[in-house]
Amino acid sequence: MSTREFDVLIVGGGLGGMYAVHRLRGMGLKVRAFEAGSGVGGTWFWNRYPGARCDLESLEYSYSFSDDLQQEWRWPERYGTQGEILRYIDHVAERFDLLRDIQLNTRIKAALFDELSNRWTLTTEEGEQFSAPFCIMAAGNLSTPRVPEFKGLASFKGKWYHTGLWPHEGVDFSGQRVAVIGTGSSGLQMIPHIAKQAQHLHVFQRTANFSLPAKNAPLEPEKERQHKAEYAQRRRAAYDTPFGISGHPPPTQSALEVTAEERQRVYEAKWQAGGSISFLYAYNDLLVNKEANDTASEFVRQKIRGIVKDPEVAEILAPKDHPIGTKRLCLDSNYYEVYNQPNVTLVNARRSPIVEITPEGLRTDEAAYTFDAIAFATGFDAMTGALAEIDVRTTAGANLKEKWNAGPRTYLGLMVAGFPNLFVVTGPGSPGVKSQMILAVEQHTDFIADCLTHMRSRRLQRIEAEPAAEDAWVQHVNAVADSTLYPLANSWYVGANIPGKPRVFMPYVGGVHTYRRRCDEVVANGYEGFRLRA
Ligand code: N01
Repeated sequence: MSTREFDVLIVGGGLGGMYAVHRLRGMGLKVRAFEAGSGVGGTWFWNRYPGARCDLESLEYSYSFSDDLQQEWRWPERYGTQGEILRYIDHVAERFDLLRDIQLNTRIKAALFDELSNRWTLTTEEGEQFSAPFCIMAAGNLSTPRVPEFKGLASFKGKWYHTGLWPHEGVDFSGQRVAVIGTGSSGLQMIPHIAKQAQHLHVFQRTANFSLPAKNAPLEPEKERQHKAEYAQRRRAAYDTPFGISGHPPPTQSALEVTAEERQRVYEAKWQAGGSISFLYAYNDLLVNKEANDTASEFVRQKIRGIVKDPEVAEILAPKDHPIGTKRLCLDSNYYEVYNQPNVTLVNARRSPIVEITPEGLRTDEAAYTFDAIAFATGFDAMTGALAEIDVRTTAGANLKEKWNAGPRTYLGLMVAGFPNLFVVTGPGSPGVKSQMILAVEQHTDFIADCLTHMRSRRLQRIEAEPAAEDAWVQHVNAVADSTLYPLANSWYVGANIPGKPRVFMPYVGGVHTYRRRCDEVVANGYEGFRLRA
């Protein structure tokens, strides 16, 4: 098969890949993106489980690159459902004619950099080959669904599903005996919906998670009008905040500076208003001081005890093994309330772990259960899973899987030393997953686009991260994480959900504002830490 030649190849047709196509094509570059799905949208294409919804507000969680787009698009609710977000994504693809440069139904299996020609060659699962001087990995951070390797899964006579690979036609659980395994964001969103249909639902919870009420509602026309009137300022302001979200003034007080009554009043107001960022912004030390965090964690535990009528069930649901906010803080609609329904049973899979899946259902070390269907909400091989599925090498002998064997290493989450002309969008070491993701993909892609413009104007062909710059960045990412409470949780941020995955804190938690300033300094200092060559 002949190799087709481009200026830039992009892996992924989600929000990152789509923006990269638009931005780079606007520079006159010949690009091709590859998407494994039969449609664009990444996360929002695959995660079609009941109740799937974004936990950031729609007016924030959207592209900013086109003012006409952000002014014209109407979000019906405070938080977008999976269906609404996918409709928006399909609209963007059509409006900017992106599909002509996105090859769907195409999974990239290998990426090889030729040191002599300075070109990447990508090989698809079907053996097609494409080559370009530059390659951008926009393959997603939560795009490799993972079902634990339970003994006996193949013997199960019922149907099983994973939230990240949900059937497009939907699933009707009416009258069925259903198990949900996993209680992260996906499980918490899905459980109240399945509980409405199922004859009986058993939820297997290994680790309790903190969740706050989303308080979703139709978007108020006045709020929309005002937000849109200030869109440009708000988007700019978002870059100066830790999570990349406007409208939440940074807190100035410690939780320990105020009285218990005052804290209660503040937490209660945040609880009633809904939203996770706002809650974590109640005080300035909730993510860095355990004593301060305890006050917020205990507030939510008391809420759970107040909602769930059976005190034993409430205690299993009340998280005690990690500070609030150190795992992704969930938002839900009527999650804790569901355990007051007679057709829902919580199983403590920490005390009695799942031993095997049986033809009839599953067995823990205490009991056997019969199910018609099992829904796995067991998460993803986060942040490194998508790249681990591609055989990324150079003719100089570098191999990404080997290099990341003890944990991912990047410079700014954007490049990996030893892999010239290969960019990563929101990779490990960037604040991507700890921020408003669409802002993050725009910022990363703009950095890459500006870098390519810089190189073109100087007739430079090759860019790579300097090993010393990468070492320093990895150290910085770890030092920042160690100055917070984040490492206290067994989260996917440290790969804890994947048996055998090295425990390395992967996201940069210094905040979008700090990261963006660092990127700007790097550019101002002539792409400091990168080696650029003709
Ligand atoms: O996955 P998770 P997720 N036996 O990894 C359990 C984003 N997201 O799909 O904690 C029993 O959080 C596991 O238990 P434990 C968001 O960033 C956003 O829910 O490892 N249980 C855990 O309870 C989120 O953080 C949105 O002890 C097992 C669960 O499975 C990320 O995606 C919505 C098990 C996995 O939770 C991932 O969320 C959805 C086993 N062998 C997702 N193995 C919104 O925007 C795993 N588990 C709202």
